[in-house]
Amino acid sequence: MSMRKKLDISAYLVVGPENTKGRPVVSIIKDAVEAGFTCVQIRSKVASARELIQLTQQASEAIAQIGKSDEVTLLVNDRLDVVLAARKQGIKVDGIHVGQSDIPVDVCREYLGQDSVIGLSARTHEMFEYIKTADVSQIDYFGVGPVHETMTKPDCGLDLDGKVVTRSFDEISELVRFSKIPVVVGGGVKLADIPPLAQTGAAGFFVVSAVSEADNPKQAAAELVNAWKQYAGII
Ligand code: 3NM
Repeated sequence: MSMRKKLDISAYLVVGPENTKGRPVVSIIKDAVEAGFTCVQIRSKVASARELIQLTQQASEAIAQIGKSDEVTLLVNDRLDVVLAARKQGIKVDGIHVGQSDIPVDVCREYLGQDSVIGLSARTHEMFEYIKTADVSQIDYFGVGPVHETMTKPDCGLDLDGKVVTRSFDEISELVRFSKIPVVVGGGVKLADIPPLAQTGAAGFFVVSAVSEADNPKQAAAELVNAWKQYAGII
């Protein structure tokens, strides 16, 4: 694990231009951070490297303007090149979130250094085994899911036989017990899922659409944060 001072993944926004109903990504990020979200991951499968660097810069500046650079963790999904290029330009970005098929975490660690945050999504078909046995020395947290099928990422939870596998709250509790590092849970998460999810022992929840596609993203974000605060720790 990294030597970074503190990582709060309790309320974790994943966001990119394909999921904001046409609104600027940075305005969704501002709303979420002002409402108390503690982690932001920029994730886009359509944006170019230049666009991703620009989004990272806008996000970083917005978080700084709100005065939360020391509390809120800013990550980029999958794109080590984008994180490195952003840092080269003086943009404060805390690290990367990758999947098991992306760039290996030890390579990310080598390039990003000990103080960076590196998150990893565990693959569906080997999630339990992997979380139990993985070398977590280079990983700060696991992402697991989905809780429900989701239009945001229709292929998430796809097992080797092509079926979508969702995780019950009992399974999530088990994964959390197996894991040596914090676990953040998402995929189809809505406000009603927060109370049972908070009681699994997970370190946090992640959402895309529950905030970035809401009519009022700031209000939706505040409701999620408040629900988590109310129920987390009651196991
Ligand atoms: N990863 P929404 S589900 C980015 O299960 C992502 O690994 C998932 O979007 C996983 O909150 C997902 O709109 C998208 O359902 C979640």
